[in-house]
Amino acid sequence: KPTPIVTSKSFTAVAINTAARAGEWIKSKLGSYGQLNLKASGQDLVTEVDKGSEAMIRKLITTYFPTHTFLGEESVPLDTAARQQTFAEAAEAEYVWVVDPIDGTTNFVHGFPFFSISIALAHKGEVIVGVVYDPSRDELFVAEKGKGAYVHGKRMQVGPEKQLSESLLSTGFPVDHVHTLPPNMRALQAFVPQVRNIRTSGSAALHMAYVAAGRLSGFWEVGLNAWDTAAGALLIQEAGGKVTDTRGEPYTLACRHIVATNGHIHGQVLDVLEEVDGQGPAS
Ligand code: 2AM
Ligand code: CA
Ligand code: CA
Ligand code: CA
Repeated sequence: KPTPIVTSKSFTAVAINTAARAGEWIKSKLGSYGQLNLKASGQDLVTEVDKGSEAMIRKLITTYFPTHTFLGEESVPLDTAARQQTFAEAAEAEYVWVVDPIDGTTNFVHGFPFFSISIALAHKGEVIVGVVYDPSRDELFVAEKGKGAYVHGKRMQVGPEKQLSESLLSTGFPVDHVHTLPPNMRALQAFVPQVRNIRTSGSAALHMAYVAAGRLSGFWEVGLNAWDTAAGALLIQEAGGKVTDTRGEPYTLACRHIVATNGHIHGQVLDVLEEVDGQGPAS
């Protein structure tokens, strides 16, 4: 029996349809998100909508691709050992879907319309499809490895800014990582007087999509996970930008400290982080 031909195009179609359906449902739940739970701290929020969105995405994707591995924020165990095990299994798998069912939960809870669904597919550790969907603006960002990045069908290109002084940067604060806060505060203090301005809007995936679209010149954040960055990293690479860790090493799914820019200012951003020792801890 011949194996069915699955092209990257059908991977992308499933990613797009899934993100669109989850996004529509999430939007319908704005203001009525059910039980609000705290994970580890009062700053780390999760709602029934995060879990429902992930369940919906997982069901759709595993129906189409039952042999693929699924790595989603809300189904990764909180217990450290079990968590490591899940990551190790995902790293071994041939195809892994890396999913954040709502990136920007705090915004979602507060009704601040800047959150997204992030869906990426990695093949042997390399991201080959990346989709970020912003249901509030109905903006769909799509990238396929080697085929470019698009927002609603229009090709994206990173911004032209060559100097920090003409750059709009963004960052964020994953709040329960107390150890990442002091270096990031030093970084913030160093960047503010050197750049045009800084935005910190609460969805790493959407910030990265905005770098790809040329709306932001660059982004850095410490303490992220693969589901925050996988889709955004491919969007940026396919739009002509650059993504590394805060030490300048090429992006992988294991990177937690991210620098993502239009490429032109990448070295300048890394230099500032190094100067203030704002790269965050080694892992
Ligand atoms: P989330 O909304 O999916 O949790 C904001 O700075 C970014 O950090 C968002 O992408 C947010 O994703 C993520 N984030 C929030 N809390 C976090 C935590 N406790 N650990 C790691 N990342 C977190
Ligand atoms: Ca979260
Ligand atoms: Ca996230
Ligand atoms: Ca999330």
